[in-house]
Amino acid sequence: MRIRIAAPAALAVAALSGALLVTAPSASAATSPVQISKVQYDSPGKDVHTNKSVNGEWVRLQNRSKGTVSIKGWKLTDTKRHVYTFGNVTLKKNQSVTVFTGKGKDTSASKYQQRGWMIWNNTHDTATLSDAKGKKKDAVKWTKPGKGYVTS
Ligand SMILES: [Ca+2]
Repeated sequence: MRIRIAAPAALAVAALSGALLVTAPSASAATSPVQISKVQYDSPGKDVHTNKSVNGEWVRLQNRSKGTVSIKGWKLTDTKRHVYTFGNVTLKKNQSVTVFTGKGKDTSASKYQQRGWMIWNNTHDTATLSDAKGKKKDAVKWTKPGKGYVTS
C-alpha cells in the first residue's frame, strides 16, 4: 500500500524536476551502438605457428543500434596494448564484423590484423573497444580458459 501511494508522488516530483528527468535515461545513453558480441580467445587445437591457427582467434563486433554506424578509426586492444584500428568500416543494423588475428584479405565481414602470432591470452585478458577519440565503448573480459570463447 505504501508503494502504491509513493509511486504517483515520485512521478509528480520527476515531472517537476528537470534534473530527475535528465538522469533517468542516461543509463541507456551510455550503451555503445556497436558492441563486442563474441571473442574466440583460444584458437581451436594446439596453438601453432600456422596462419590457420592464428586466425582461430578472433573478435566479433555487432551493431546493436537501430541505425547505421561508422566505426572508422575505432580501436580494438588487449591488455598488452596490441592495437587494431578499423579502416573505413560501416555497420548496418544487426551487421557484424569479425577481426581475425592472423593474415588475410579484408572483406566487409572479415578483417585481419595481419599478425604472425596470437595476441589474445588463453587464460585471462580483456578485449576493449574504443572510438576514434579514444573513448571506451565496450569491453569483454575473461579470467579462465573455459570453452575458449566468451559471448556478450
Ligand atoms: Ca589465444
